[in-house]
Amino acid sequence: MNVDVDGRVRLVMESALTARDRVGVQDFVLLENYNSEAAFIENLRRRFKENLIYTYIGSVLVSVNPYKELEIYSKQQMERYRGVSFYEISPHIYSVSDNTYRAMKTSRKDQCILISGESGAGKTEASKKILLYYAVTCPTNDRMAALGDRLLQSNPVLEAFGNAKTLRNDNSSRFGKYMDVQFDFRGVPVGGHILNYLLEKSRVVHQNPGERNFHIFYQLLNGGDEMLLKTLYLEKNPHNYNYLAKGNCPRVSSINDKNDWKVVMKALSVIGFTEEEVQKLLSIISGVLHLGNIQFGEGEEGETYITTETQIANLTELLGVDGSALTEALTHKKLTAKGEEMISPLNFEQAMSARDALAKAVYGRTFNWLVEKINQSLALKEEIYHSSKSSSVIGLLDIYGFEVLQHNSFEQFCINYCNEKLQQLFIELTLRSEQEEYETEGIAWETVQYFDNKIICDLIEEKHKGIISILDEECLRPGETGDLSFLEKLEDTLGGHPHFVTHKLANGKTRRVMSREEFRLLHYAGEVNYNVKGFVDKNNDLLNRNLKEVMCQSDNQILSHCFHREEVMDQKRPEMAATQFKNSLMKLMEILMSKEPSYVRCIKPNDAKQPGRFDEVLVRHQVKYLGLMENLRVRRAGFAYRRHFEAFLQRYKPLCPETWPNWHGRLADGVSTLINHLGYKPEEYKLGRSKIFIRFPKTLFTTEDALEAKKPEIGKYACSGSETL
Ligand code: AOV
Ligand code: MG
Repeated sequence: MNVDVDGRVRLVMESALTARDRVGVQDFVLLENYNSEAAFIENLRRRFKENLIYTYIGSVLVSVNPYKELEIYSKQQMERYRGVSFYEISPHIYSVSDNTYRAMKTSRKDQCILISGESGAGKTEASKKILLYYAVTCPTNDRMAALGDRLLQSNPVLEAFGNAKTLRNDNSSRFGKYMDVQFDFRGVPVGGHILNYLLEKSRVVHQNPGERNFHIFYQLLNGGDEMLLKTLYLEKNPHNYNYLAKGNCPRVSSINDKNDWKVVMKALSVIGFTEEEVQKLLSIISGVLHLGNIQFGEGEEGETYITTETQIANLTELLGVDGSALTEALTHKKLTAKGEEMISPLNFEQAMSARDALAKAVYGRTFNWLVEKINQSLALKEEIYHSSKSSSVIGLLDIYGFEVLQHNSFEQFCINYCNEKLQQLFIELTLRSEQEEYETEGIAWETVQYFDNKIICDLIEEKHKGIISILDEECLRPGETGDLSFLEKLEDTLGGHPHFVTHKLANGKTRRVMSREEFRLLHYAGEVNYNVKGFVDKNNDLLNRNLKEVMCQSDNQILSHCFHREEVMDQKRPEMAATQFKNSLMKLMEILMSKEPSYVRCIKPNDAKQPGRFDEVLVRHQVKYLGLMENLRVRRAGFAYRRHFEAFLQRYKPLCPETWPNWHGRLADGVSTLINHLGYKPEEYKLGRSKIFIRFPKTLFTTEDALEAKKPEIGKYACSGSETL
């Protein structure tokens, strides 16, 4: 082998190239053929096989769920990423965390990290890693030392009560979560605040086969000691409880309920829940299980009565309510007509749904109470707030991912609508920021075609003629056939919309493949058929007034806090569920728009939740609907690479005698001198006001390889960090 200088250079270049072949490029903008979806997926696949689950599109982080523990999240790894720019180190969720943190500190602007992807793609794990990174690496002081713990411990608690095993994900988030971490001007975390969105309450009373209720129920039965279970009148076997038996799946191999129970109990105490509060909380949880076991009988006259007296006795104690009032309220309805109160008996079915409505209301409101309590514990203390006026926040958004099940109902409709909104925000913000960058740099903008999902958002949320408005209308002025008349109204108003389909064809014929109870939405992420059954009830989300009255009088402080007297007195109808959700999403969008966003786009590599399996069809679908190719095209818009003059010069200055070891003139002149020396041709680059834009990856690779070859000569004086392309 030729070992002269040239030969050595050639060898080095070859090895760098081979590495690139094996592990792909760490930033998609460096793909030679950036228009090719096949090349994109091949790059993801190669990296995935090498356990390199992270890849950038510019500053957007794409993450593929490895479904196994990787040794890349240690404290040492965190240290590696501290204070290091994106391009100086391999892609990582820590890099996004760190860059966001530094951007907040230097610009004093609020930041947010938006994590998206379908159910099971790794959003929640990503958000936890970000939080852990801040808890471990941010400076702290004595007063604030415990805050990091409380921030971290809020996760197991909220997951116990708000996550569940679904077919898509063993730990699926069944609520949306937006968390602000507040920092003072030194970058010390000083407070936190959580906003929660629409919990999937229907899960409390019903689960699909193979799915479970919320984790906490199983944790309590598996982890609670005998004494505790006895005081709650519980038995260990989940099969004894109707609300846990529907999915026929009490155990999940990836979940250790007994252990998780300990973790949750510890977390509750770290956050500051008193023993009494925990005890009241558990009484409620067990109360919900007992509610589920209430059975009704039907009398000869069609009247309904309760056959399970012991349940009522248990509930009297657990929920702290009057037993006979509860019995009455579960079997009768109080109406006010012409100013007079009337009591009318419920039939069997009505009684069952009153019972379920109570269980859902109790659980849902208790969940809100939990979030409230956690927020109190994380709240920025007054005195700190006043002493650190210049504090900024980093917001973390982790919602439930896009979901297509065999049977999709109101819950999937809301979840998918939420994802639709988030996708819109992504499109608007990434495109806008790219355009702005080109403008500020004085470089002509080249238009990129992309799919804008605004049309679907409008279809769902538009006033008067959107699906939510039509649903509200149906709830306020119900037709004869309830859910089906809602479907008819949808057809009347939306028939012919390019993203809305029902069994009716334009020519009056019937589309056979669709049921008469369904409508189909063509979401950005794919087609979903929604069965309208239950839409009206779920949107109404009504709880009979006499049940509310019983709960208001509870001597369980959590319940009396959750059910207010005023609510019973108030005759005004509260907003309906979907509208409430829509309004809370609008507010969320405003919050996010006011911050500087960073993005993590999560991809699920297979449906079997298995490590090492990369299902190309599944991945391609996600790449498509997440708009990653468009994102890449926009990002490149003609240029593969851009860097601030200073960073570019700092890195490549050893390659030119005039810029090495230091350049003393203007940065732009230094860059010009350097690239002239390297022989860049005019069509290969453009100089903006503060950045150099390089058109082809090859130009950069050649420069990078030359730097690699130069390293032995310049030794440790070479620029810091290695740009692993
Ligand atoms: P999701 O939040 O995106 O789904 P999760 O974050 O809960 O998905 O991830 C699902 C599962 O994948 C986790 O429980 C882990 O087992 C595994 N996983 C995800 N990311 C990683 C990682 N970086 N390293 C190792 N394992 C991982 V949903 O909440 O269902 O939309 O609604
Ligand atoms: Mg999740």
